[in-house]
Amino acid sequence: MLCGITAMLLTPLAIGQVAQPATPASQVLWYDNPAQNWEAEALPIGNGRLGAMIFGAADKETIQINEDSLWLGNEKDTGMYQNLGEFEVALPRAKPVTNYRRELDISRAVHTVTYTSDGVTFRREAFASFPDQVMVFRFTADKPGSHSGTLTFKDGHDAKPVIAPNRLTATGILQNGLQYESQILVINDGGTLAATPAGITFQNVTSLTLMAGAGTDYLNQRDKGWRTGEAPHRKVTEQLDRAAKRTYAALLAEHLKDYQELFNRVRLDTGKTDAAIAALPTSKRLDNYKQANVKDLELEVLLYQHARYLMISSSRDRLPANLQGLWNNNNNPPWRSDYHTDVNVQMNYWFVDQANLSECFRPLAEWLYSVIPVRRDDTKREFGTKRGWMTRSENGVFGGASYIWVPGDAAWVAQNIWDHYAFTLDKEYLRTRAYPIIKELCEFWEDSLKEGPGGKLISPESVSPEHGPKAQGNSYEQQLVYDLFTNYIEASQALNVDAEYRKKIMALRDRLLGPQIGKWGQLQEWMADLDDPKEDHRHLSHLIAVHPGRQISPLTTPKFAEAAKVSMNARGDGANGWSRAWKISIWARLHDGNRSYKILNGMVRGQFTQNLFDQCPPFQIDGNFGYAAGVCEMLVQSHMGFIHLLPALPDAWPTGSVKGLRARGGFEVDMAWADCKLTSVTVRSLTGKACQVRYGGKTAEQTMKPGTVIRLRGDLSRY
Ligand code: FUC
Repeated sequence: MLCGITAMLLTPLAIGQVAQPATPASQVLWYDNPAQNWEAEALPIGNGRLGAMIFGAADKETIQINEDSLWLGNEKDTGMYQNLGEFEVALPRAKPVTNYRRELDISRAVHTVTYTSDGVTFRREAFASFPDQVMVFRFTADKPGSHSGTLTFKDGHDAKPVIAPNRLTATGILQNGLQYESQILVINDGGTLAATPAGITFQNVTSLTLMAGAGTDYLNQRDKGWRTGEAPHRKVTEQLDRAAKRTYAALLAEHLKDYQELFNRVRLDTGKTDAAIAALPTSKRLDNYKQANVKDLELEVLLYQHARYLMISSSRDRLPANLQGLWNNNNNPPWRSDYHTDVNVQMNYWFVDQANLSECFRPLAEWLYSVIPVRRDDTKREFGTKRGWMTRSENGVFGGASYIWVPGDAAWVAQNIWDHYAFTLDKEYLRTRAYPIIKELCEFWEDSLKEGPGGKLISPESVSPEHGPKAQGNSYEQQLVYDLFTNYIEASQALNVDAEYRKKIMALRDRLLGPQIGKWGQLQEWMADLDDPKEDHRHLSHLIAVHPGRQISPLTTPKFAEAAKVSMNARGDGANGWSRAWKISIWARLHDGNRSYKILNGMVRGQFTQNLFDQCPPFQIDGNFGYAAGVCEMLVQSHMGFIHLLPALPDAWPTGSVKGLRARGGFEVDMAWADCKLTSVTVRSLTGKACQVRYGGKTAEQTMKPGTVIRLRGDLSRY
């Protein structure tokens, strides 16, 4: 046995020592076999910066790992997100395995594998700790000395690991000079550890704890050359050594406290699943739902909460969730596993504030803020612009970008940036991040808009994302600029600054070419009436005014809302991952809950692999997050200046309750409904803004102080 840190960790945890209540079927993914396939079957854990995909075979645990800043590229080259590596714990055994179970409990963010072999019950637990910045993998058994085998590590860029008896270290440098390091610390209770040229062998160990840490020298600051200036070795070593001084139970407890503080804020119940179905492995539940269209309301809720799990696990205080969150095993991943700004990264963040995860939003704002200086220079070089900046469809972490230049993209991300303020009313954030970003883009549009027919202001020639001809005055830009200007006006009012410029922007907004209704009653995608009623293209760029924008609503602009329905009917209820998810939200904004549900149902039937990753295909996390946005929009909307309860409740969810959804203006909403009717609602004010609640055509108004709680009945009368 080793001493030092090993000796400090010698309090073995008996199996099942951490008492846990049974997790409901809407909060657990489980399987009766190991994963074979990364994309469709392995299960993710993550702490917002570090991530792992776990396979769980009894005789060979395979764990692929990521660090979210391991990126190729630079200011000229978008680059792509890279695989950090993979480790294997070989546990050869002669006897067959029974009672196998692999599960991801999203109420605890703990992955577990249990099985029996030769009369011994084995248990593995894994979690990624945000407070400790390490991932922990623990192997235990109910008979002492039951673990013998080998740990090996394969670095994603073929760095040769340095192997000590209790630590494996792989250090490398990517082509762009980015330094990285991963370390796996091995702690044994009982038995022995030994270093071999291939890895670390362990013999007769009672419990084995692996701690994985990693880092790079990436820094999100252009003026520091995008580097911390220090090799990651010291920090990674410190993080692991600090964690190794704590007991496993203490690390787990700290992780649970941190994770559950976020996760437990929202509870959703749309009805019970039949107990026999709820007891099935997740893969079988999905098959059931798909093939026989068996009702499984708790599976729908599981997918919603799973999106919250994925967000907490991939977006905390570092980079935002990319196209695959932060899970990627490929050095040439689909679409670079990057930040696409023609819908994808925006969709990732639509639900975050609504689903009470505001802390997970900041990485998006910080990433954008960091790349703007590069985008500004690039845009100037390309178009000779004096003010402002553009992204391109594909964006990396050093400001480099590629693929199509679409002027509206930046205004679209700026909408997320504004919305985070609208939910939180965080003035410091508004002053230091949102306002400068939004104002600079207003200046860009002030310089770019042109006079079109009838003196209306129109955007310069561009494409409606990935669809149709190049044209001026595309609805995509017209709607996004309207939105940008509206947000600017409110932002400058909130900060009480730039009154003159605000007036100017108000005047420009009034002159913008607005939405137009075309010859078949549709909302036009282009300034000219070009829409083809047979076109079912995945992009829905001319519907942004409905969602996520606020220019068109059945309550304020019913004619345009009708035209939006015509366009949505033409596009159909199918489509690929993110597009289908978006349709749930658009129909919810059009107050057609049954239509939203029909699409949601189709999505659950057709789009998720058994690990509940949404397949575009390939796997893209925007579909997972967009699904959650859709569910939020069906339950509570707040984009029109009031809290609209159950604006799109489907018949499929006649009775239910939700706790902890957020509404713009700093409100938290709990409510219950029965027989498709609201029965009670509680609104808590976090900021003291006056609140207006709407349900079924009725409204109730109330002045609030920070902390005020109001309780209303279903008819909006006070309790
Ligand atoms: C956009 C979409 C594609 C894909 C890619 C990542 O370009 O049009 O469908 O989702 O992003």
